This record gives sequence, structure tokens and C-alpha cells, in this order.
Amino acid sequence: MRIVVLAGGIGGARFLRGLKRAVPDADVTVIGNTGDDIHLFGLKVCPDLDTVMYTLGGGINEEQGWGRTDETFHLKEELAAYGVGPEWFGLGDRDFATHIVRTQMLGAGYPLSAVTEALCDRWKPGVRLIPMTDDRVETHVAVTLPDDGSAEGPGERRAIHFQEYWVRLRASVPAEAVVPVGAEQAKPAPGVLEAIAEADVILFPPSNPVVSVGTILAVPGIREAIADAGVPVIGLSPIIGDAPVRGMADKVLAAVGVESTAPAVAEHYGSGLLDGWLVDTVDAGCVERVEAAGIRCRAVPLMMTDVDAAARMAREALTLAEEVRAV
Ligand code: FO1
Repeated sequence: MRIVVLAGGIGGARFLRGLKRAVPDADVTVIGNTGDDIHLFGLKVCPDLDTVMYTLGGGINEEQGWGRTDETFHLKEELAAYGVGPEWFGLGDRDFATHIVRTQMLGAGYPLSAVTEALCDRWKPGVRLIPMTDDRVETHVAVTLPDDGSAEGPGERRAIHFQEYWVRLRASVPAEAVVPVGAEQAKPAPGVLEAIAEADVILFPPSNPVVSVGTILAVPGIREAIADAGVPVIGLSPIIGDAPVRGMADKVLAAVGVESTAPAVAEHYGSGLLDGWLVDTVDAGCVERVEAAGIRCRAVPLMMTDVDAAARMAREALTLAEEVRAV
């Protein structure tokens, strides 16, 4: 079975680990979000690609869901000693190697998709990981900061990089707009449209619907390819009981005018895209609302407490796909 998964960071990576356990013989292609990418210290950092690669490759820091396990921070400390920032983004020594290899290959002219394939040669994630595009896309967030002594006066609206909003500010101020800068000019990376066209099922894991799955769908051609693929498209809600399981999805959902509930996210994707939607059992009461939107809906446990739980979720998604296909 050929499965295509649109994945962001931690939620997507953990779901993929369950999917691999549920259907170990499936041919899984992951279209990875690159809107979270950030250039630091002259290096290109790809958080969502690395989280998938490390999680499936066995190198992830399990508690954090990002960065490497057994990490040290000598480089970070030395950079800080030189007063070279930013200090708020925790890059570890082992992680730096990934960004150095990536930046070196990009500098030699390899596209990000080829670089990602080369990095995966080491990690062997057991899926084909393709960035959504080889072009530069970086998500920025419009915020109004209280007086922080910066050049702009207090109350000035500013656009800041998604990572600064997410990590430095901890999403502590409302996101007034979320903009995947460069998405309009971006082209799907080689293999992305082909994988979608050849898929037997397409899955939207419990990744952030705005800054992860939403950013991938913002690359021209990808949303249309999925809508026209003619195979079941099944999503799993990242929101359980009106709250995001992890992260601060509710902050960016508000920016796009979507309430932080399981049915609202399904409606946001729309029946033109989604054929089925899994909600958690605590949200069983909204199954009817989702079905009224033309999207088949089932309530099943969606807390990814461990790999087996994620595998059960993956099986439920594939079962719903077969129900949809049978219609
Ligand atoms: N998230 C944090 O909350 N704090 C960090 O210092 C941090 C560093 C970091 C370094 C490399 C990397 O690949 C991810 C990192 N993240 C950090 C997570 C990152 O912000 C998120 O994984 C995604 O961008 C959102 O899905």
C-alpha cells in the first residue's frame, strides 16, 4: 500500500512511528513542512524535517520531541560567550552537525530534497522524506509586542519569524497573522506531486493545521493534487477536547479565524480536501457536525501516549479510508 503523509513536527513524527508499526510493509512517503526552517549562525535549520528524521531514525530527544538525544551544548555556550545570538534557540552539538552537512550540500548546489535524501541515508527513517518544496519558505507571524525597548515603539505591529514567536515568545502574544513567506513562488519538490498521484491513501496526521499541514498545502499545486487524487484523504484531529494536545496550535488557529475544536479544524480543511476525520472519544459529540460538513467522522482514542497508541490510531485512519473508498 502506498501512503502519503503531510507531516509537521512532533505530532506528525510520533504518528509516523505508529503508522510504521501498524503497516510495516507499506510504502510511506512523507511530505515534510519546511516553513519552520530558520537560518542561524550561517546554517539552515529544518526543524520539522529533522524531527521526522530523528524520531523515525532513533536519534530524537524523546521528551522534547525535537533535537538529538545525548546532546551537549558546548558550541552554543561558546557562541554565547562571543555574544553571538540568538540564545533562545537550543541547538546542540550533535544537531549542529546535521545543519553543517545540510548547509554545505546546499552551498554545493544540491537542492534541499537531495540533501534530505542524503541525510536520511544515515538515519534510515524507513519512509521517503521529501520537503514540500526545494524553494525557501519561512513562516512569519504578525504580532504587536508590548514595549520591549526595541526600535519600534510599544504597540507597533511587527512580523517575526515563526521560531521566534514559538520558542522565544512561547506564543505568549496573539498571532495576528501567519504568513508562509515565499510559498506563493514555491514549487513542489521533485517527487511530491508524483507521490500524491500514486498514493492509495493520503493522511493528515495530528500536526499543526496552520503552520505545518497548512503551510504544505500553501505550496501551489499540492492542495489541488490532493483534492484531485481520487483516493481517500483522512485526517486526525490535533485538537482534543477543545485544546491542542501539544504546542500552541490554538494560538495560530485563532490567527486564521478557526476555533480550537476538532470539528472546526475538519471544516477548515474542508470536504473538498478531507474525506474522513478522526476525533478523540471525548469529542464524540461532534461526529454529527463533521459528517454534516460532508466528511466521514469516527471518534477513537487519539492520545499518542506511546507507539502502540499511535499504531492503533494509524489503523483506525486506514480503516476509515477503506470505509470511504467503499462508498
Ligand atoms: N523548540 C523549543 O521550544 N525550544 C528550542 O530551543 C528549540 C530548539 C530547536 C532546535 C532544533 C530543532 O530542530 C527544533 C527546535 N525546537 C525548539 C522545536 C521547534 O521549534 C519545533 O519543533 C518546530 O519548529 C515546530 O513544530
